[in-house]
Amino acid sequence: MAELTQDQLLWIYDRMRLIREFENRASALFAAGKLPGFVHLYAGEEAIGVGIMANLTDRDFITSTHRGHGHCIAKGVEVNGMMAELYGKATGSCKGKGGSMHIADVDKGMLGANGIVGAGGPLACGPGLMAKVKGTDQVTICFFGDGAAEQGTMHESMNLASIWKLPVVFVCENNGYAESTPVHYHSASKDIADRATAYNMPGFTVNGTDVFAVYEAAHEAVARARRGEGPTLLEAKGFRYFGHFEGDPLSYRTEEEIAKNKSNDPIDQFRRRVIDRELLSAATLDEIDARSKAAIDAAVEFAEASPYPELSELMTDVYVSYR
Ligand SMILES: Cc1ncc(C[n+]2csc(CCOP(=O)(O)OP(=O)(O)O)c2C)c(N)n1
Ligand SMILES: [Mg+2]
Repeated sequence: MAELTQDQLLWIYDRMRLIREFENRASALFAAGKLPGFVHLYAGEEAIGVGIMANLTDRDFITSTHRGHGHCIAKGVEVNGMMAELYGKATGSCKGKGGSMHIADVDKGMLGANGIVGAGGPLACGPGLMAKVKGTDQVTICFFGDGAAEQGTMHESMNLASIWKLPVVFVCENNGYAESTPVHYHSASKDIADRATAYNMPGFTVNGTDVFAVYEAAHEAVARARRGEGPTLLEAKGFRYFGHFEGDPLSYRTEEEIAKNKSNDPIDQFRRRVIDRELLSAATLDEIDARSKAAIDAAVEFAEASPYPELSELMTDVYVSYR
């Protein structure tokens, strides 16, 4: 914590708040019937994406998941374009053609959210290999869920990254469930990070609700990758506040479980710690709260005022089209 500058602390809080505000609003908009398609929300997991991204620059890369809004915001993708993308509007980050699950912004190093569980692993090895071949110090973060950890693609990617010493940090966001299946039911490992031994790379499990713990673990993993020493497997244990997708009746979780996890809220924890240590004032943090809310109000206004794509756009930006 002592290592973080005041600017970094402000950035961390700003990003976590903006993600929470975006997700709460997306939930309400979905319930109001305004958003087409599937929406998977990241609220509750903010400390993971933000704690990791606090170690990166715009030149570094990330691959994401179906639950990617938080990764996008932490990597600096603009919320106006993201909200318009959720609405399917022409001004969206991907011209309204990707929707919630496929937001990408290559200029920011955000190589794409992805609806195929476990697909981020092979995709992350690509920029990892590029950085190695070109001799740059760029790092790629591969976010994946506890459910994705059971996919063959993730095992193959971690093995490949290890034998080729690729500068990739594999970040398993263990939120306790793959859809409605609890992790103890689908995983043979006590901790998913234990598997790092088999890939001959370092592995750590951290509290994913504590942004400082995530930051510190990622700091070492990113530094190791930049030094050319190869990949690390980082597992961050957290909790998602909403259902697997919006509309999920959540019949598999008890009220007690939800309440217990919400008592470890990552944003509240951050506030308590920086206020107690007199690093930031409550007034400063409240100002950021207000600014985040205003930014999301503006993003919704922007999205609603934007047009849908023209029919002539139907076959552009696709790899294959039939004429
Ligand atoms: C290859 C593949 N198999 C199954 C699915 C259906 N599916 C979507 S999300 C999901 C669960 C993913 O769980 P996890 O990786 O833990 O991510 P979380 O939703 O918890 O963030 C599944 C099985 C899919 N999208 N892709
Ligand atoms: Mg999960």
